[in-house]
Amino acid sequence: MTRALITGITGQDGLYLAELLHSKGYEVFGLVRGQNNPKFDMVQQLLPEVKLLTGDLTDVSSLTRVLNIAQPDEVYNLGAISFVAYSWENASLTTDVTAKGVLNILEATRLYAGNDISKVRFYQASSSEMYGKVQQVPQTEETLLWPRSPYGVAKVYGHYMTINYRESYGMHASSGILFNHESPRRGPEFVTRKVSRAVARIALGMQDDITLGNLDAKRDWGFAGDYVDAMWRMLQQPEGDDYVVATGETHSIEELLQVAFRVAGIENWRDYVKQDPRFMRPAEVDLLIGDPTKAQEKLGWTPTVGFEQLVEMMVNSDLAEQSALLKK
Ligand code: NAP
Ligand code: F7E
Repeated sequence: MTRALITGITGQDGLYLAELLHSKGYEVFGLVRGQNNPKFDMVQQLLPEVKLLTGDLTDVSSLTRVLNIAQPDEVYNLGAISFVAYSWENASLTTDVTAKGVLNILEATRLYAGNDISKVRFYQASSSEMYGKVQQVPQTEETLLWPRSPYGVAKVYGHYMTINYRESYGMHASSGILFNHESPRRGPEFVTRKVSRAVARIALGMQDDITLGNLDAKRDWGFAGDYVDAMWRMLQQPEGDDYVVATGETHSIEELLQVAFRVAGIENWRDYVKQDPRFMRPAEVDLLIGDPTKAQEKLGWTPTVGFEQLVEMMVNSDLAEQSALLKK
């Protein structure tokens, strides 16, 4: 039985990945941080077969302990402070977790492997935020990185440290440069879920409007369930490498609003949308569009869910969730 350790198992991607690996017959271990983390019970209920271990990416000794218990063949490092807006207000903490946390788990993994570095394979959750002020359209594995947020800078550190462990120690370490991916499990602080939830509540008469920041930014949005499959495929390759995972399509926040409101049967969406500088960022990533050719050719990976289908899935899920709340 292949054994995997997932950091960030309580997050959107961690849950999808744990389900995928379990369906493939893996024994799955998950790192959960914090004392009495409320998401511990949520994961246990959803995935009772997953073994949860407490630890924190900022605490190397906890990572060493967890690796020794889990004895993984594959380590997926998904844990991070991942909300870009929050990273300006908590830049040092973001650096400790999202940047230095990668070094901590890489080093703990190297020491766990001991004299046989081939014993374990490593996945790092890199991000399209690393492209920031984009230097090329669409973005590929070779595009110059120009991050625009403390989060983006932290991810660049983790990205190059992963490459460094591959080159210095021969570790099978892969970095997935994943573009935005969403789902009904997306945290409500991110724009797609903020919109899908608000649209559902507006349609059900539970809320009057939604207040957002920049409506012009463009993102390459895919479905999280597809993207965790790409992570797994990377670790099945003979060598570690870096891959862009994206749909190759980009859409603005305005288009997101138009489609989401339409799913809920509302055409005059502008009447329900307000803007507030509070949701604007000190520096914006204006346009993200990824070129997933390498992932398609080498991993045989293609996205299965398009933009409109994704938005429809999220709005319908929030309509069901909010209707259930109304009935309580
Ligand atoms: P998410 O839902 O925000 O999940 C982040 C996870 O990291 C949570 O489980 C969180 O645990 C955990 N975490 C935070 N601080 C930690 C610490 N100090 N030690 C250990 N774990 C910690 O993020 P996601 O959307 O699933 O994304 C997964 C990874 O991919 C992240 O690294 C993210 O930066 C990266 N990424 C995401 C996207 C995307 O579009 N979703 C795109 C590119 C890259 P608790 O919440 O339980 O505290
Ligand atoms: O913002 C704009 C905002 O917070 C998307 C993370 O998973 O993907 C995610 O980062 C866009 C930005 O995601 C609001 O200015 C407008 O241009 O949903 P988001 P993100 O910043 O792209 C990358 C790839 C990651 O790696 C990250 O971990 O939407 N926007 N108005 C807004 N965004 C939010 N959150 N809230 C608004 O009110």
